[in-house]
Amino acid sequence: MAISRRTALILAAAGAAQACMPIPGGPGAGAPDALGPEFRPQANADYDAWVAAFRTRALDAGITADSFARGFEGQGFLPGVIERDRNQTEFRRTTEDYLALVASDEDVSLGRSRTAPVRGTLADIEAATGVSGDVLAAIWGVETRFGTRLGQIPVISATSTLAWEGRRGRFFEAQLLAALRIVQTRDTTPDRMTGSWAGAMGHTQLMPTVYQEYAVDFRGDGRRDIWSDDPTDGLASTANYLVRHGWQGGRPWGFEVHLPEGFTGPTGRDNRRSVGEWRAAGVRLASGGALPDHGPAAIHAPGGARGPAWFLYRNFDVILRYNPSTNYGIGIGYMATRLGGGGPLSRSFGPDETGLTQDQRRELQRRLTAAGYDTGTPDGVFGRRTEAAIRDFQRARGLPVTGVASPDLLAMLR
Ligand SMILES: [Ca+2]
Repeated sequence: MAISRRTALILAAAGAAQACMPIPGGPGAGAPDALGPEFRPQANADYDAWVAAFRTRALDAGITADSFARGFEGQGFLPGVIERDRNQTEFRRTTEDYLALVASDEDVSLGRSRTAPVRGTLADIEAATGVSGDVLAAIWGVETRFGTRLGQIPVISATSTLAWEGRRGRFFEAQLLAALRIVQTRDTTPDRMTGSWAGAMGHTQLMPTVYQEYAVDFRGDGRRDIWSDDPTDGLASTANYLVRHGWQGGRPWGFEVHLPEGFTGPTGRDNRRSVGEWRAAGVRLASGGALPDHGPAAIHAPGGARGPAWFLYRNFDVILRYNPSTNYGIGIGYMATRLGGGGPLSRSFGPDETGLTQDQRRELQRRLTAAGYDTGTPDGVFGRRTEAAIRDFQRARGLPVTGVASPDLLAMLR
């Protein structure tokens, strides 16, 4: 996807984090459907000199001359990768916005149709690893929209460009070396080894070093193939990653809960308490009934006691080892619940800091677009485009140009 809002958002969600997984280019950061010229190798003498020097280090590290030559054949400096890297904006998203972007009803219905044919595979992986098939499917969904956006940028070109550029040179040189090892072991061919602009690959966007350490051949065809149309190895590799990071087999990640009137906390992942304490405080499952005891848990209540709230067990923290943003984890948990047959959230988020609810934000976007100020898809999430549309509208009406929405602005558009 041409850095869509979804991608930008996930980048933001990854934040400053050292996601060992889909690092910056992250999730769904897939390539645009057709790669532009900025993603074709371009002449760059400085890059070529860097590759020549790197070749010595790679050979010292055990890459054969043949593997190196095969790996770099047709690859090269990609200016588009540098552009993407420099244009990452970190904007914080609320949990509500995040869910609207990665787990909308449309995403859920795409997920149901994409997971139906692999239910058996997910069950097999769950039986073998103890990792919930719904959680794996949710990661698949958030990372690559259920395998529909694997990314088409050649990984050797992307990682060598970023290693040469040097801002995180050491990190990307390690990724490049790991990618060359994949060429050497022939798990796939260099031309099939594509991914996001930052080198995250396959159905669940593994960085090459993560691939080296955690990828598995679950299909049993002798190759750890996370690039094929068949997501089996990708999903099983992610399960293996979660197991190795402490996933507790057969246990849930968490549940949506209702907090009692006047609940004062403590909330946040640092405030883990026994289930007995939370029960005594009046916390209940949103679906009704007492909280199941799967060990100590924390509460995430981004909209206060009356809004949606979640009860988070240890497995939630394991999901965050994939991407350390709490919103990411909630997105995965919520999507997993929906894919498992659960309904939408039982409570709604209140108005945001501009005083508008999500429905009103969608209405504002629709009305701006209808008035000739294009906001793109009316998803209720304000990005650069909505902000620009608001500015243009304000300018045209002689209002102070703030780019910030308000109930008054919506009233003017009605
Ligand atoms: Ca395989």
